[in-house]
Amino acid sequence: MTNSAVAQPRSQRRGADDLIGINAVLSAEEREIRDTVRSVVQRRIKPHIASWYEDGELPARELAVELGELGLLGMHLKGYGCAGMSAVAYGLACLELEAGDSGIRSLVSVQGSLAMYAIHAFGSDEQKDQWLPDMASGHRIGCFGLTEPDHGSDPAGMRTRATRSGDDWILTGTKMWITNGSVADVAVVWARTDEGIRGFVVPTDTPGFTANTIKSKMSLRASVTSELVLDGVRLPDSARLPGATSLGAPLRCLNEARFGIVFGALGAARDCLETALAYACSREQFDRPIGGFQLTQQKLADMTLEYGKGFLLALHLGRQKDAGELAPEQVSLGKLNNVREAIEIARTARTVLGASGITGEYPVMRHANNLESVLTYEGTSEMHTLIIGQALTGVGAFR
Ligand code: TGC
Ligand code: FAD
Repeated sequence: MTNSAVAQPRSQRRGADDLIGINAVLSAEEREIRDTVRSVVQRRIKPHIASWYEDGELPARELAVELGELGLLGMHLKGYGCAGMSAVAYGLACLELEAGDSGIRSLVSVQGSLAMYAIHAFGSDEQKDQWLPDMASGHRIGCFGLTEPDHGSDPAGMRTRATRSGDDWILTGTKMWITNGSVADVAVVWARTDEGIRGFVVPTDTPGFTANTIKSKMSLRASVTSELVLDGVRLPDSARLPGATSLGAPLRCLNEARFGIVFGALGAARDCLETALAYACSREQFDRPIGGFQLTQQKLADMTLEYGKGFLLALHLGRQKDAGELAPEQVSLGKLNNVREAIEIARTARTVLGASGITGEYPVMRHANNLESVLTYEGTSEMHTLIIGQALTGVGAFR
């Protein structure tokens, strides 16, 4: 033991955050933001999430306003009623939200990092004034339509078309798996034009626009997922995002949302780990707590290690982002690792709970199921592996 190490009495239990020393690597302000979001999730989400999930429903409008009041929508953006917080603060908020449920973090990610970010980064002053303050307050909900039924990992192949008609544009096509789609007031829609890929800000009450809710999901049940149909949607040129001039624009938005997931997935993991730890300390078999068996302790130790390593990676990437030095392929490192490990933690935690682990009484199976979507959306694990491979070798292996 080093001189500076503090010995713990054997009977004293320490949580994973404490053991890793997470408080020591966060500023007082970062800890305050984390604690505030954690207590909101504890009070507002945790008591209801199991039934929202089971019923496949989310009071998205109500929650959006409440999250807006807390300054969590577009919280890393500046101006237009946004909180202008750091990337690390945003990441910590995502982590706490996802400890509630991935669907809650998704609501916030899509609103702030995809729809609002797209308008903030590529929109005209008029578009920003028109949409961002109401989106920051949660009074208007946004969605982001990139994926199509036949083009998920390869958005460059998108078929949705925007064609000029006098001074207007006509949009035709279908977007698939769109979070917040059926509750959105505005959809940021990406479409192919004769000049390349462009983005459009589409009020969802525009004639020809329909959103159909996707049912029977076994994952992300406390999240609205929709198909968007654009059937000859006529828009003025002022609805086009003037700063978005290629596929690079939507991909830049993805960097923002993927970054939130790097932290967010660890929230789901932490909730699973804490649940497993509490269960292991109270559940008895063979006349002793199962937490006293070496095999259970190995699971708890391994989960803590991966959670801790993931947190330190997320924090490092967050600090780099705040310094303006984060490259997209580094975001891929974080998303690939942290979602992969979060799923592993959720599955291991499930085994610690035995049969109880499969019920909705505990959050573990819900998190595990949600993380299957998180592994796929915002770039599948295979896509992030290939992005890292390309960065390492200089050779793209996508096509
Ligand atoms: P490629 O030729 O490599 O690139 C086209 C242009 O884009 C630039 N670029 C990026 N720019 C910023 N950030 C990035 N991450 C970028 N990646 C590429 C690139 O430099 C190029 O620029 P330019 O100026 O030369 O035109 O494009 P590619 O067609 O080969 O595709 C590359 C690939 C496969 C990595 C990309 O298509 C990809 O990431 N695919 C995955 C699709 C995806 O992630 N979809 C997510 C949809 S949104 C969602 O899932 C929301 S989930 C809800 C929630 O978040 O809660
Ligand atoms: P595909 O691209 O068809 O991939 C199927 C499998 O093939 C995957 O394992 C993939 O990795 C693999 N594969 C594909 N190409 C290669 C290759 N070159 N090499 C190796 N393997 C490959 N999209 C939005 O635009 N907006 C949203 O708000 C949104 N929300 C979502 C919410 C949920 C709950 C879900 C599940 C998805 C959401 N998506 C959204 C869509 C999501 O981004 C896509 O599902 C994802 O990009 C993958 O596309 P796909 O499902 O069509 O799979």
